[in-house]
Amino acid sequence: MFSEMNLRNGLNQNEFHLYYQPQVNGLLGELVGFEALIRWQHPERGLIFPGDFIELAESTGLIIPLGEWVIKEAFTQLKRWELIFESHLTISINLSPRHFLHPDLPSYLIKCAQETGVDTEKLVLEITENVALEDFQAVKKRMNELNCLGFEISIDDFGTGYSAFIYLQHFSVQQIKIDQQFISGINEDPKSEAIVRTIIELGNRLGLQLIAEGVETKLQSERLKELGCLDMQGYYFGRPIPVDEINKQLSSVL
Ligand code: G
Ligand code: G
Ligand code: MN
Ligand code: NA
Repeated sequence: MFSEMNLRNGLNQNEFHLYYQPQVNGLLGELVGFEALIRWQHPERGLIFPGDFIELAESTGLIIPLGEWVIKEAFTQLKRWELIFESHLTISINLSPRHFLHPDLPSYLIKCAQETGVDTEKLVLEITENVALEDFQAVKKRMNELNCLGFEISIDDFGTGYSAFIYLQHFSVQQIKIDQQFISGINEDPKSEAIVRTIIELGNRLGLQLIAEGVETKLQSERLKELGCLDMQGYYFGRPIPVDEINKQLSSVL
């Protein structure tokens, strides 16, 4: 669908944008932060979703400059929100396994933090369980390195990939995101409910932050609260939208 050159041009022409989806604390109804989700505003083909270009970016290595653009943009946005709203919001970004293990990642992150003057604690790094397919020692070392620099690590799509538990046993992570596939059936399907309940208990016992993804209804959010998962993200609270629209909403709530 797209070629390496298309992607390279898109990067050079600044055609990528971050959309932001709110993350809220369901108990207080309070905004805690956003997940940044990349979009490609193609001049001829319109709005392109990551499903149509992330794989190509990974296979060509362009995921590194693209991921660096995401990091820089997220830090810049955190700085803007700090200046405008004096906010304590966080931004979570998605990192591909390849970028997560790239030698330049820690120094690039630190460079952006220093240039913007934003605390490293404000940027949450989401990776999937599939990172565990890579070199175990390298992953462990990288997680410790990033933690030492103040970054929090979040396991995205928790429960759907490889080696869910080995992560938690050996690696230093701070947050798990309960995958939306388990959330969607939480009120009707006893198996989904049992899985979510168990993930929450596991997270609590290990002292991890929990966040539920793909929360689409009030009923789901209420069930999650009863089960003890207070942080949530999903269409019920808001879709991923461009930063201008986020700013309009922030002006009215902050
Ligand atoms: O909302 P959405 O369709 O954007 O996200 C689809 C998938 O693309 C998700 O699995 C998400 O993790 C991934 N994704 C979104 N933004 C980024 C990004 O900036 N970098 C990487 N590597 N993946 C992303
Ligand atoms: O990074 P991750 O794989 O978690 O990507 C989240 C994906 O889920 C993105 O494509 C995002 O647009 C999508 N998403 C976010 N909230 C909801 C929701 O409430 N329902 C559904 N179906 N998808 C959602
Ligand atoms: Mn994610
Ligand atoms: Na996810």
